Amino acid sequence: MCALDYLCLMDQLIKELNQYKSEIAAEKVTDKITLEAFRIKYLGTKGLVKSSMALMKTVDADKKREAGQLLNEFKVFVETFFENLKTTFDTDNNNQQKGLDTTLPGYILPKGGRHPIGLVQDDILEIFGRLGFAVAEGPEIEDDWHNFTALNLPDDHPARDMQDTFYINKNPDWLLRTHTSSVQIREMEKGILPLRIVCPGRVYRNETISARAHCFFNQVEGLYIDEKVSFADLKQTLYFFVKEMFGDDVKVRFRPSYFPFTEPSAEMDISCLICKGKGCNVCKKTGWVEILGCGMVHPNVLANCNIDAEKYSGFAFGLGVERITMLKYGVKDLRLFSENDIRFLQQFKSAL
Ligand code: 2NL
Repeated sequence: MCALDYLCLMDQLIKELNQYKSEIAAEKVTDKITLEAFRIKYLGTKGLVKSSMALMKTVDADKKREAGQLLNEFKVFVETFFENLKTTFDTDNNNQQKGLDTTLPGYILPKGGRHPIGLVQDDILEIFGRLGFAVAEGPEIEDDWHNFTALNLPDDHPARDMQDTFYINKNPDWLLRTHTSSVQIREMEKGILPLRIVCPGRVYRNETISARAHCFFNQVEGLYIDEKVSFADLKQTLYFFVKEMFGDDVKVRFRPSYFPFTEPSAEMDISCLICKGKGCNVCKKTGWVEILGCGMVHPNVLANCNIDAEKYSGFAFGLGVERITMLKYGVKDLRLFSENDIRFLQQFKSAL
C-alpha cells in the first residue's frame, strides 16, 4: 500500500488502482470455492477494497474529493466483476439442482426437408432439361389475353366462367392463371425461335376441395416450336419422359382428345403403377391412369403470337405435378400436399 506522501500524487493512485484492476481481471475463478476466495481477497473485511478505502483518511483535504471518486469507482468495478462471476456460478448451481448437466453436448436440431411436390417438380424439369428444354416462369396473376384469348379459347368456353376461374378485377382484367400455358404465350410473344421450354408453377381453379381436387395445384407445361416439329417428336419426347420418371417396365398409350389450343390433341395414359395393370381403385379397374394432355399447337395460337404457322409447327403438353407425385409415392389424398402435416412431410425427408 502506498505511503501518505505518495497519495498526494493522484497519478500514482490512478496507476496503482489500474494495476489492481488488471490483476483482478486475470484472477482465475472457476467454481464456487475460488469465487469465495476472490470475495474474501477483494471484498472481505480485510480485503483490498476496504484497505484502499481506509487510505482516504490520510489524503490531504484538498485532494479528498478527487481521491474519493477514484476509490469509489474502483469499488464499483470490483463489485460488478464479482456479481458477474457469481451469476455464472449460480446458474451452474441452479442447473445442477434441476438435474441439468451443462457439460453434455447440446440437442441436435432436426434437419428440414424438401416438399414432395418440389422434389417431383425438380425431377420432371431435370428429365426435360436433358432433352434441351429450358425452364421459363411467369406471373401467377394474369390477364385474359395470356390465359384465354391467345390460347384460342372461345368467349363462351366454360373455363372462362366465374364458377371455374378466380377473377381478381374486371378492368384491367386480372385473374389467377388456370394453367402455365400463359407463360408459354409470353415466351412465344418474345419472337425468339426455335423455342424449347418447360414451365413449372402453381395454377388456380375454382374447385371444391376434396381428395381428388384442389383450388390450387402445380403444373409443368412443355412447348417445342421449330420448323418441321411433328407428332412423332411429341410421342418420343413423352415416351422418354415416362421411362425416366417411372422406369422401363411402364407401358404407355395415347388416346385422342380435345383442347382448344392443340390440334390434334391427345391424352397419355401409363399402366397403373399400384396394381401393375391388374385393376385397382387408383386406375378404376382399367389398368391405366391418365398422366398428361398434349397435342400439336393450334395454328391460331401460333398466329396470336405472331409466329408464321406455314413455316413453324410445335407440340405442347401439360401435366399435373400432384398427380405424378401421388402415383410415384402412393399418396391417396391431394389435401395432404397443402396441409403441412409434419407426419406426412417427414416421410419425404432428403438432404437439402
Ligand atoms: C392437361 C392439358 C395441355 C397444353 C396443355 C399448350 C400451351 C400452349 C399452346 C398449346 Cl402455349 N398447348 N399446352 C396443350 C395440351 C394439353 O394440358 O390436361 N394438363 C394437365
